[in-house]
Amino acid sequence: MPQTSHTPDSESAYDRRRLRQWLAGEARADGVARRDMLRLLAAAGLTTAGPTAFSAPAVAATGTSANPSAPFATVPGIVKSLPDEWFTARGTNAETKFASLAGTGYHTPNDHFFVRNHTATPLVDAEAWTLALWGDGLACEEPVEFTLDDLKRLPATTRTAFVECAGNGRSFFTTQQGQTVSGTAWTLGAIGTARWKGVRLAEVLRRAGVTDRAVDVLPRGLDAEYVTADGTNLGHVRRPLPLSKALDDVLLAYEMNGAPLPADHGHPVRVLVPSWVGIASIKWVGDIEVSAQPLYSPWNTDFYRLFGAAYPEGGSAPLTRQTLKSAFELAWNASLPAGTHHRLTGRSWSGAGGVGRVDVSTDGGTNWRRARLYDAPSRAGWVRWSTDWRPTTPGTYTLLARATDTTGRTQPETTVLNTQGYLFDAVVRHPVQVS
Ligand SMILES: Nc1nc2c(c(=O)[nH]1)N[C@H]1C(S)=C(S)[C@@H](COP(=O)(O)O)O[C@H]1N2
Ligand SMILES: [Mo]
Repeated sequence: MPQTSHTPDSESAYDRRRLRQWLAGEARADGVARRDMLRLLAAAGLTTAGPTAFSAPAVAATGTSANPSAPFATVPGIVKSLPDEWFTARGTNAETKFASLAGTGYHTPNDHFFVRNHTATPLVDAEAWTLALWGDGLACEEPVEFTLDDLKRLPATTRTAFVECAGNGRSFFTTQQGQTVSGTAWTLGAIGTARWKGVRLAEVLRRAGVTDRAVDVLPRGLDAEYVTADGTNLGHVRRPLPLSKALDDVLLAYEMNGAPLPADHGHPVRVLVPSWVGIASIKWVGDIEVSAQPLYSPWNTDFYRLFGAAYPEGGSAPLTRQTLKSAFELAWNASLPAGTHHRLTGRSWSGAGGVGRVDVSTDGGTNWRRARLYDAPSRAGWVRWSTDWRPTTPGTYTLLARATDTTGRTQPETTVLNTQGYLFDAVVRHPVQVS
């Protein structure tokens, strides 16, 4: 698989360049408070002005569990049905239960796929839908429009890739590390892997007349404007993407696992940014600004950077690739009979290089053995694995799975705290009851 030339380091260098341009009046930051821009500049060491210290509004992570006796979870704003065996409701979002993926195959079926909505799934009429590309990074001043049929007439590309929320695993900062973070208290099910079919964004940009002045593209969703808990309207969900990534492996996807994109996943068209944080993959895309100036939105300034004692005052560079994780396809506290043979199955993934090795412990981390892998490492996908276990003595056991990716990184024992609980990568301790 060809490696992208875009690395987190290049995003960090690019971010500093973007900031310098903002300082010089050459970058736009609509919807971002000046104070927040000053904070970013200070963090990057680009100004000596003393911005006010930033503290994220950290609230204890709480999860709303679905009523275990209810057959369906209810989430306002999600269209598809959410059977309780497959999903946990979390605010406006639905988390996939990993146990329900056992035996489903490599690709996450559309009806099992997690949903992360800032507001609610809009019902977009595919017939009337158009995608407008506009901005001073294009050759022509008028917006260039594409209908769905226009996009389908262009050369199609299919890619297998996961979409994973940057906050996947967030609840373990609290339950495993005793820390307080803000945001949806996901366990490990804010990920799904699908076969996405669509047209390369590079192809659409080329046809729209992208020029060598262009530096950022800003896809924007047609869902309702997002208003934060404190009443601030941040506008439509949107996040700038450096042109280098936009031209690399990004798709405008109209099919998911062979079906038209379902309503909750961006119908009729979503952006699909392989191996990057889920927020980059804008659903229900309505327009894409192509800018000759660097762009900011709340989703690459206040959110989706790492904040906290271990990070610069203004946070890290904007998040790009996902990190390393592993999950068992087992319920939390699953009960397993003693004295019988069990095949423990699970999945591991990494946005950096694909997973080439998984080690499993069934005794809380004292002894480890290599799991058997069923898939080749893939940077944008996951690998399935299994290990056999025959517990003899009844009791509570802690299962652990630890992945190593092809760049040589292994899941650590703890994740360094960031206040918004992004990119949890530590080995998760999974309790089971043997009786
Ligand atoms: N327009 C729009 N795009 C969006 C979002 C959203 O709320 N609105 N959520 C983002 C986030 S945070 C994630 S993790 C993924 C989730 O994709 P899914 O709901 O298809 O699983 O979509 C991203 N794209
Ligand atoms: Mo997300």
